[in-house]
Amino acid sequence: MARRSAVAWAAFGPLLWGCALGLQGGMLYPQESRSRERKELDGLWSFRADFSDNRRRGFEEQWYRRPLRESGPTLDMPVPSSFNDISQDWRLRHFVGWVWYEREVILPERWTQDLHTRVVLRIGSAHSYAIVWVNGVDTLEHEGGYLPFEADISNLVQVGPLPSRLRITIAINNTLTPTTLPPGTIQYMNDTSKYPKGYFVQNTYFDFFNYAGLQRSVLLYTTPTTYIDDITVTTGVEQDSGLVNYQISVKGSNLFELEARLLDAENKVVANGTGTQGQLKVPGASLWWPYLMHERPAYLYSLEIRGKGFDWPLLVKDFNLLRWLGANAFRTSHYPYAEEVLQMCDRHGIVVIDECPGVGLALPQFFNNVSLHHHMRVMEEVVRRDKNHPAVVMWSVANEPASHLESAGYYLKMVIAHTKALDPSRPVTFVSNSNYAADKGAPYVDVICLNSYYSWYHDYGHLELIQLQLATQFENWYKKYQKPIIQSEYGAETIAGFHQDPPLMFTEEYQKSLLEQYHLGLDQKRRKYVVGELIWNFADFMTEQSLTRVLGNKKGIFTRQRQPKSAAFLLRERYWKIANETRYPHSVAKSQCLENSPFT
Ligand code: BDP
Repeated sequence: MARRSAVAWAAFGPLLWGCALGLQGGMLYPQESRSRERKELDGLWSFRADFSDNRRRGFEEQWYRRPLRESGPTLDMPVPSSFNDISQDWRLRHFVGWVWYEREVILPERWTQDLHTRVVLRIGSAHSYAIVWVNGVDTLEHEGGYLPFEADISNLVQVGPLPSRLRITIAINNTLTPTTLPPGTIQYMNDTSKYPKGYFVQNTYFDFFNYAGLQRSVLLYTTPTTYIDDITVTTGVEQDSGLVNYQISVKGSNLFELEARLLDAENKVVANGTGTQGQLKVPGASLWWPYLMHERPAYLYSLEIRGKGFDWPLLVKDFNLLRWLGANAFRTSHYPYAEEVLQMCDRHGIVVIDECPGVGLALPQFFNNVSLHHHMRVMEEVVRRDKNHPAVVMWSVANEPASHLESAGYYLKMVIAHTKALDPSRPVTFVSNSNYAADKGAPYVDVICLNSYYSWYHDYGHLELIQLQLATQFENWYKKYQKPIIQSEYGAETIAGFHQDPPLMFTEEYQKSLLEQYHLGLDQKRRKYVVGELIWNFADFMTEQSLTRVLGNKKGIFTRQRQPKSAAFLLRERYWKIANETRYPHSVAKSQCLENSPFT
């Protein structure tokens, strides 16, 4: 919607439907204001992995009861970060089970003495199951990484004279089972001639390393005891006016007066209203529109970026690279990214396909009722957190599920219907790599997203086949469903610095040539029903070890250190060309081209 209203959201925090279905309460992004303070707990925490055979020593000895250092040695662990890559101990890198984090905090006196203040502990994400104790009291549990959860801890901190020291203990279990999202299996190796007793491995069915821990910020914030718990915004346009419909949920008291003010980028009030719901009208609104995209056609061209963990330098670097490329979109493959990433997208006009952690749904046993229920709950949490970001244009409920299975068809139908009920305003999709004739989930999506790796995972080296196979793919799907299609993945493994001409697999020349062939095929359909192309991948990334991965997945057009491979320059030229064409479809007059385009 309007850029102006996007700014007003900053004043409200992220906004949210009443979520009548399922979840109670909101999950507003904590913002400082006249009545709210926030205290970040980023920095060094005490840490211990529970290496005991059953991984349960921490519970048996009640490590949460006393400072962690009193029950054994601890490590320094930065938060936010994944614990896997921090130490030199290979056992920690591959650890599966419970790890323990602890941090002591001193609270300001006004937080502990003023009974009109609510103190909330918020955890940005903990992968994958977390239990939280405050001063040894069991306070909060949450299932699922990648999404925030919080608890009102006022009654634990406002207990008599100055209990200003707070001990927060968080136990996190990264084990993936058939009912977690993503799912996984634990396999015990019982052949004692090959494996020690009790030996097990964690199997996963996705292509990224299962990094875990407190990967996003943990913070404390305050609100008054009568407070805004939730805000829901839907937007519209009437001639040149922007319409902002709001619904506000207040908790703590029925006695309040509420005034809503919509601020523009300069913090000027552009509209106001009273009461818990209403419509704000902004005459002459400048509408939120993706950076580098013309209204018709709205074409997404981009790649996948990173967002499991969170750190500002990498985030800003990645956005600089997106801008350098002229990209206008990405999918949050394969889990919801940190909230700060979406805020950057709102500000920079980058369109987001917001994907939940429904990845690796590869086995029939993963399509069961418990998983379905949890998957729906995860979608509630995703929609609750992200629905008011203008950048989010679509929900993706899964990546490459085994959608040829009957059970997957029912499962996807239910998750998609639930997501649509949670947010009727946005299209819903899942990303398929099934055959068009076999896919049982496609009937329920609004947009068809397809991953294909022609001349990579088959027909090795035969780049000349790509255009034919791509055309067949598009025509088959379009004939069957008559729905818009996005090529949501395509690409080739490429080791930076490997060169060969004529191109051979794994070289920079091969990646470039493969992309060129895809682009010729995409251009055939681009002005018809293909509405987006998202190359796999933005940057190289870490995976589990396997024979097909050399220190991770190397399909990035940037290395993991964010340096360009040759294909980055090819994409840059293409994206800016499309940007200029789609912004100025009827004219190529130089003066009208994007001012900052390097290719005008
Ligand atoms: C697709 C997956 C993605 C992988 C990619 C690949 O969606 O997560 O990394 O293939 O193989 O199937 O590179």
